[in-house]
Amino acid sequence: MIKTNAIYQNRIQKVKTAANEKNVKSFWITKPENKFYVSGFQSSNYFILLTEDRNYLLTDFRYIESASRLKDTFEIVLISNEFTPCDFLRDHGEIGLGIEYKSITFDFYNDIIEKSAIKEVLPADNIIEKIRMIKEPEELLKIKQAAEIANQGFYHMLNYIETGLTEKEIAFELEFFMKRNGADDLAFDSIVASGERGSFPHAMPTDRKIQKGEFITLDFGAKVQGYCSDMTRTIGIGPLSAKQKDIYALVLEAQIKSLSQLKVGLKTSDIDKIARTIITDAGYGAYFGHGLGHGVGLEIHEAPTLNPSSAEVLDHNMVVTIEPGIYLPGDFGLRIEDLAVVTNSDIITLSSVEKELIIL
Ligand SMILES: [Mn+2]
Repeated sequence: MIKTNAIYQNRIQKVKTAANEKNVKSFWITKPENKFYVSGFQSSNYFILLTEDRNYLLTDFRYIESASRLKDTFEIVLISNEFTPCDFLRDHGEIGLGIEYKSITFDFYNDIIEKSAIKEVLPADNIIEKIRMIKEPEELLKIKQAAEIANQGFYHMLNYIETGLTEKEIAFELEFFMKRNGADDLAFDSIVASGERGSFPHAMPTDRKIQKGEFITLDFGAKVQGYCSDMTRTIGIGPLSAKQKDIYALVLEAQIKSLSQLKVGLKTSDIDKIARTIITDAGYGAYFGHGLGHGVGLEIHEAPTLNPSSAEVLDHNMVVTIEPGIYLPGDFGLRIEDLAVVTNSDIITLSSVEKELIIL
């Protein structure tokens, strides 16, 4: 078992090397998932500064005791109204300060420029995100645990869903089940879309009641120690029309064939193309308006992305979703999503739940 400190020190070293390549000599980390990635620290108010030879973690009185356990890796700095992060930066971040443009407030940016001696900052977005694309064994384990809770949640719902229940009741039961069975949190707000609402790819659950003859799409995930899972299944409440069954079979074919090509060395856009070609050739290309998938980890949507214009190449131990869908406005919609680990041999699917059409 690798010591926890060693895991974070190893990540910090990787981050410093990558930052240095972008001339970032000191790196002010503010994005929550990136701070967590290099420290494992949980607090609503903390900052990290990595310089060439020092690591600082700044937090306030409420978290200072729990931060002390990180003192082998970080110098812990107490911040307050009297000694703000900007006061600290004035003394420590002057050379080549990198900040994450996408996760810093304009207010804080102004403070840095006006109150500290720093007159120039460098963009440091995506440095840590790129490292995070490749999951370490401990990360894979947590994602697998989160996926397994979601798998069990789906089976639970097969016994629970019946006509007359509302989308909100179904979402609540699913969320309650996942939390009762080991989820620290939900990976994201669950999507439950029934009937004609199924054509909204990201429908929030409503008071609409489930009826016979329609699809119901569940898109949900659990979170375990910070790591997300993501899966979607569409099930039918019988009887279904021939058109519903045909469209389901089409999406399933696109899902299975694109998933089967998820291998190290392939371009993400090529995986998207496999699914998109199948759906387009059947005449439904205009109704598949989103990308095929995305990376999953500390964030529910992270690099790499799989869409027609994405330029990443698949690599070992990336964790991605494969989730084609067809959405027919005013009629119905459906999506099938698996979470999978990229390898150069077998396809490791974390969503072990069957994909053949289930009709309740
Ligand atoms: Mn997804």
